[in-house]
Amino acid sequence: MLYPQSNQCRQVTDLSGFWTLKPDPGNSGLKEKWHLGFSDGMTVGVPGSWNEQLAEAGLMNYVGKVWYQKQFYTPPAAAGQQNYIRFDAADFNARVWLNGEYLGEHRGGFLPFEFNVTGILSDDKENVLIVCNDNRLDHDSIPQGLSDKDYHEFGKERELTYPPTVFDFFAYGGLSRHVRLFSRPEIALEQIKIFTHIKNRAGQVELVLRYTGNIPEANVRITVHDSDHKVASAEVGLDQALHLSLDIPDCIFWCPENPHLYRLHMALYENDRMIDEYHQDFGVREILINGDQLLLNGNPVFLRGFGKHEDFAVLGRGLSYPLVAKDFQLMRWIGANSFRTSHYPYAEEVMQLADRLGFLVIDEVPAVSLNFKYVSGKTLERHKQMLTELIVRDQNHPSVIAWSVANEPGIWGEPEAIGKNAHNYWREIYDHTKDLDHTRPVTLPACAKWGMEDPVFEFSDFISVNRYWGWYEIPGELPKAGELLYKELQGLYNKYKKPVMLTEFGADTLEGAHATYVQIFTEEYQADLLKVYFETIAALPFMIGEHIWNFADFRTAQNHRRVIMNKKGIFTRERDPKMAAFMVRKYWLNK
Ligand code: BDP
Repeated sequence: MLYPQSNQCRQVTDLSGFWTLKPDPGNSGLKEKWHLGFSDGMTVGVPGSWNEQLAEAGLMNYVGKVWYQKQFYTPPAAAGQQNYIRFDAADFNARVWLNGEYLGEHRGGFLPFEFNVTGILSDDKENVLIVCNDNRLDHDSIPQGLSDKDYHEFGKERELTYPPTVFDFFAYGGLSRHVRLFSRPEIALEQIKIFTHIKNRAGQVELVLRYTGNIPEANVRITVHDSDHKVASAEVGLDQALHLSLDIPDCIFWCPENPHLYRLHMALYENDRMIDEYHQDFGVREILINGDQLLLNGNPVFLRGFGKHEDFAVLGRGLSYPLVAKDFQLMRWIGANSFRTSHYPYAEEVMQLADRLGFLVIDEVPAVSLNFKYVSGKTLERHKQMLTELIVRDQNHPSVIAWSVANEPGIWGEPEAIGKNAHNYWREIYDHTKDLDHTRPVTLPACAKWGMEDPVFEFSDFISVNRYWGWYEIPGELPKAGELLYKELQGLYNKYKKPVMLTEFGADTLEGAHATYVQIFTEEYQADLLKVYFETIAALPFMIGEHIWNFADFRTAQNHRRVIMNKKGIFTRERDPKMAAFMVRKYWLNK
């Protein structure tokens, strides 16, 4: 699935704006034919999560179905064009109708899906688009959920959070990203896969293109541009799946210090008439694990940055361009070179900016806090499906340097998390990821609940651990926290002989709280804890990265461990720096 693009052969119309929303707690929408359109409802902004926007209408903590409606006119598409509607994300499930016709369903949030609406979309009448959106999760979904039917099985877990979730972020619902109409020709480019290699210091681009349909006399003209000049080209006959490789002489390799992008332009011709075109920016770079090191273009790289969240006041998880730009500014200001899309795929626009600004991204699928007591064949299928959708979406971003296939499975301490089944589960997930992309390392941030024996370490190309010594365990005892961390990291390395990264560490911190003595929740304590972790990591040569938890404070489900937000941000939710931010900046900029 390609990111929508306007050019001579393709047109995009954005449906962002005010939509109408109607909650359906009684599940009566279908019976009452809301899919044909409705005249009552509330105004809601798209993109955006519904929760904070409609809090006063009782939707802040609502978990269930809502119906979205958008009415719009559209100009006629050019002759022979196919029309599509694309949702960049619907959290977490959606069923869609256009002008009364059912288009289909998508399960799982955070990832795009599209429907062909040719013949359904009208260019002379107002169109009525209806989405039945549902933010409920259950045992078989990714992430897992705690729905009513699970109540007895999850028992206490379900009683500890409101709305009930198994993870520590807010389960926002809604159309959090763009909804767009686009048109493309009938014979069209459908998928582009770009792998880049470095051979004898030259750039090599391996291209796999897939088309819809086939015309024997058609051909594809491929050119690679570096700003305004052509650096490589090819003209080949059309096959439905096209493999070819191009060399880029005097290649400039993509890296954080110089995130150089080339532009690949593909044009499909029938005789001398262009019938489709598309361009894709890409960077030439190679990422490799070699011994204890993570190598980017053959040079060791150390990852400094954050675990983040897509979270902001009123927007919820909704995409905001100014917020995305601001976050990258702050990451640059503080000296970060990387981040993890904890705990789900971020908006495609975030990934595009990471490419342009030279950030290294660990790209995560939303398999957070998997409880193996409830993992089934269905879970595995969903998990694989989401990995496929993520990799197809993000594989061409030079910024993506690793796939994170889950976060903290087995956090519930269930013995099933380390049994034979869990072992097989991770083998399948690992192999599936490698089948889809053999060029990037695979990792899996673990919470070390099972110490060194956690099966996930075997199926990680580099080991990722989330540790909270000095916070959840032995709060206040920072010297001891440093010693335990050192021992643990060294132990992991001794056993697995793989490079290690600390993907989470931090402390909840109330901005404005201070003390001259050791006191958790103060700004001093956060800065001191991060410093102890930095120093410990610096003393261990096999460490390849440190990601602070978290970049900014974020909303989470209500429970007694949180005062409204998870406060581990070194920036507040409004993006103001806490004291630790200045310490971190000084430390990272001097590296
Ligand atoms: C880790 C989780 C993360 C939480 C964090 C915390 O990976 O989602 O937000 O702990 O407790 O276990 O702050």
